[in-house]
Amino acid sequence: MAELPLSPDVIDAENEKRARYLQRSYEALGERLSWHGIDIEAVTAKVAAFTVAVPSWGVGTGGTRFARFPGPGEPRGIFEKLDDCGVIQQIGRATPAVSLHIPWDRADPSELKAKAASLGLTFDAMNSNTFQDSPGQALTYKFGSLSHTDRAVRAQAVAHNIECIEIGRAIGSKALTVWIGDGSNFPGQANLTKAFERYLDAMTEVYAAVPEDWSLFIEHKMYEPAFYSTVIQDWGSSYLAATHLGPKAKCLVDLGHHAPNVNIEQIVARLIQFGRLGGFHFNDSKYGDDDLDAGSIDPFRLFLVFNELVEAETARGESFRPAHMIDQSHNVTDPIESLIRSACEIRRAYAQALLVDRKGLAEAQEANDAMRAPDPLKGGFRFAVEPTLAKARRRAGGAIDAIGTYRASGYRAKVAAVRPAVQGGGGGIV
Ligand SMILES: [Mn+2]
Repeated sequence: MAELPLSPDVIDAENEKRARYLQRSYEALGERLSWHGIDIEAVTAKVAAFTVAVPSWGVGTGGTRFARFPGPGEPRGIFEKLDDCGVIQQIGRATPAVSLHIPWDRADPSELKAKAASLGLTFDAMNSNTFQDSPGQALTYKFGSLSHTDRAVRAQAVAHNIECIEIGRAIGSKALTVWIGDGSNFPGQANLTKAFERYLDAMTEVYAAVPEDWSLFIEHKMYEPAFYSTVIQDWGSSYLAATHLGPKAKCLVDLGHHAPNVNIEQIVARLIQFGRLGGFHFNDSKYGDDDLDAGSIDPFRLFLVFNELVEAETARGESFRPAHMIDQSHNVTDPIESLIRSACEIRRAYAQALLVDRKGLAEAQEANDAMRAPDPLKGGFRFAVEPTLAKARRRAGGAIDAIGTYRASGYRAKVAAVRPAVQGGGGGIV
């Protein structure tokens, strides 16, 4: 562990300044929770065990379709991206795994593994990319990939997904996430039924290459880059594809991939009920696929999603283990800070959901008491759980004040001095 990017002395010194305040506030919250028959140590232990993977592409500045404004010290390749992911984990202690994106992160698997291990990191789901053309690629994905009208293009996309699985096997990943941009911009441009048939045929070939102990995550998205129709546009299409393919296939819910005001927590409940919830891409949005920091716009919605997850966790126990990943695009913040903060907010929603009075909620629901039923639910949301989050971080060697400690470390200035500015780079909204 000698290669950790931040000196533990910096974290210790910053923690020392806040240790007394944390202890007092932790004891106060513990007393308050005890009035409700809740053991704060049990909550803190669950929070500490909750992890979420960070996306390799999230540590670079993303940008929009209009422009990208690079920040100082951006990582120039996957190994520097892993360094930044190591910082996020060292401070926040909630993100021990990184989700790679091929071809952006293509590198020698043994070097990837060694680098990650030196930082105390592992690899989460692999992400294929057939929504853009790569240098040297034989056929273009301009008019689609896995659902393309041309069999040769579909075969190229299938081969790419199989390569992602092979890289994933070599680095210890256990899942492949497939999101395609395939669709059409104009009514009549594509045969809606045939496009889905071709997608299912191609995905059947990908599915056959998925190892038995892996999951195949199907990610839906309502629109963009196609603006009229998208082949896997909603959770219904995703669910149909997953059931068509087999038990290794599951639906991945990216919180930004729905129409505004859609009841995402109900979609989550449906997918749990029928055993097809694969996992999440956490982020937040106001209008569309904004890819803003998790919990930054609508923390109550994030909480409601976690309410469903805790409900399922309570009923199903250890067998219920959806994948947690962050998928964000950072345009105006230091991406490391956004990812540290987002992981904190995701844990906060989880902790608040743990504090819902489930017995009281169930009783009010059975009694059709529409006025009282929201009380036990919102009661969880109203708890100020920061002391449990900070305690979990500190006990694992992380920072009480995550953002403050990161800034005090001077990491950004240090890497800015040795990493020349890059143009382009692997960012974007996916
Ligand atoms: Mn996503």
